[in-house]
Amino acid sequence: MKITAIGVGGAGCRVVDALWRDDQSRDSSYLTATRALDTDTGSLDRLESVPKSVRVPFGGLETKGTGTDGDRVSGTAAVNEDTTALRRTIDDAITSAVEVVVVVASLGGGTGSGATPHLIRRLADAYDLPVYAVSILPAESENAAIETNAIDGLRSLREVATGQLLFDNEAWKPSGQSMAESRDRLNATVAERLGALFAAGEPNSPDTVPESVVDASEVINTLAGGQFSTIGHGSQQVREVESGLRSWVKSLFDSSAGREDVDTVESIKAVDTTVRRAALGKLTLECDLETVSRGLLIIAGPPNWLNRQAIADSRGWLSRETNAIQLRGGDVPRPDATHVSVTVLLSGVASDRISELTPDCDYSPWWTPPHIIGVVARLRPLIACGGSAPIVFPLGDCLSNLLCRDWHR
Ligand SMILES: Nc1nc2c(ncn2[C@@H]2O[C@H](COP(=O)(O)OP(=O)(O)OP(=O)(O)O)[C@@H](O)[C@H]2O)c(=O)[nH]1
Ligand SMILES: [Mg+2]
Repeated sequence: MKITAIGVGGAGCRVVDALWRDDQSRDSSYLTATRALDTDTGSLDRLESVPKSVRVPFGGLETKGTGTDGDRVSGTAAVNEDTTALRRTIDDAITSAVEVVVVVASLGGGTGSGATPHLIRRLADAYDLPVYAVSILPAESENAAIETNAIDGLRSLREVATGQLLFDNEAWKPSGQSMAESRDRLNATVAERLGALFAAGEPNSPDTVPESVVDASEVINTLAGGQFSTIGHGSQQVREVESGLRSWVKSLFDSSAGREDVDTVESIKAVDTTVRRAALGKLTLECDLETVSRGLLIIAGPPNWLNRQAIADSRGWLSRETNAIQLRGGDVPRPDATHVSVTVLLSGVASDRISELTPDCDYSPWWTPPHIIGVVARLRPLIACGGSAPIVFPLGDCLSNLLCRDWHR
C-alpha cells in the first residue's frame, strides 16, 4: 500500500526516519512521501536518513526552536502558529497515489501530544483518506506530566484519528537502560512491524504470485475493527544466508532459484510455529487476545515454504484464539527470503495499559461481545415486564449509550 508518513516531535520523527530506512531496504517502496515535523530544530538536524528537504521545523515563536519541554499546551500553540506552512508541506506530501496517511508521535512529549491531534484533524478535514496515528506510550517510570500528556493525547486522538496503532515503551524498553540508550532499537522494531504491514501488498517479483494478496483495503478494513490496534511479528530462518554475489550468480543460471524442494512437514511446522510466535509473542501493545474484533495475518517467505494447508490451518487457529469477528489473511512470496516471517495486525483490542491510562473510556466498537451483553442486560427489564409503556426509556438509553459508545458500563 502507498502511504505518506508524517513524524511529529522527537520520537515521531525518529520513527519516521527508521521507517525511511526500512522502506529503502525493501525491493519495492511503500513510502510515497515523508515529513518530519518538530518544534526542536536540533532534534531535526540529528535525524540520520530522511532528506533535509522533508524536515520541517514549526512553532519557532512559541518554542524558540528548542521544543516544548513536555508542555502539551505549547505544542498546540506551536502547531496553530504555523498552520499555513504546515498545510503547504503536507499538501505536497499527499499525492493521488497515497492510500493512507500515518502520523507517528510519542504521546508523552509536549509536541507529540499537543500538536498531533490538531494536525490529524486538519488532515481528516482536508483529505478523503484514512488517517492513522501511530501512538507511542511512555514507560511507567517516567514522570506524571508525561503520563498526563499521554492520557490527554489518547483522548484527543480518539476524536480525530481513523484509528491508532499503539507502541508501548513500557513493554519494550529494557529495564536498566535509559530511553537514549534503547530508543534506536525500539524505533527499529516499530519500523520493522509497520514496514512489514505496509509492504505486504507491494509487488516483489514478477515470477511469484501470491495466493491471496494483501492490498490496502485489507489493512483499512482490519483497522476499522476499533480505535486501538497492535502488531505482532515473528520469523524463523528456513534457508542459509547466501552472499549477494553467490545468489546473483545462482539466479543467472538457475531459473528455479528460490523454488527448492522443501519437506512438507518442515514447511508446515515453519508456518505454524511462526504464526504462534507472532500472535503469542510480544505485541506492540499487550492486549487480551479475546478482545480482538478484526485481524489480519500476513505470511511472507520463500514461495515453496508457504504451505497452503498450513496457512489455512494457522488462520483457523488464530481465529479461534482471538474470537475475531473477521480474520483476513494474505501471503507474500519472496524468492530471495531466508526466513518465514509473520505479521499479525489485531484491531479493536482492549488492553490493561489503556484502561490504566484512561479508565473511564471504553473504546471497543459497539458490535463486540461486552457491548452486546450490555444491550441485552439493559433490555432485560423491558422483556421481563413485557409491556409497551417503558419501551421508550430503555431504547432511548440504548441509543444514547450507542452514541457515546459506553453502554456496558
Ligand atoms: N519509542 C520511543 N520513545 C521515545 C523516543 N524518544 C523519546 N521517547 C519517549 O517519548 C516521550 C517524549 O517524547 P518526545 O518525542 O521526545 O517529545 P516531543 O514530542 O518532541 O515533545 P517535546 O520535546 O516535549 O516538545 C517520553 O515518554 C520518552 O521516553 C524514541 O526515539 N522512541
Ligand atoms: Mg522534542
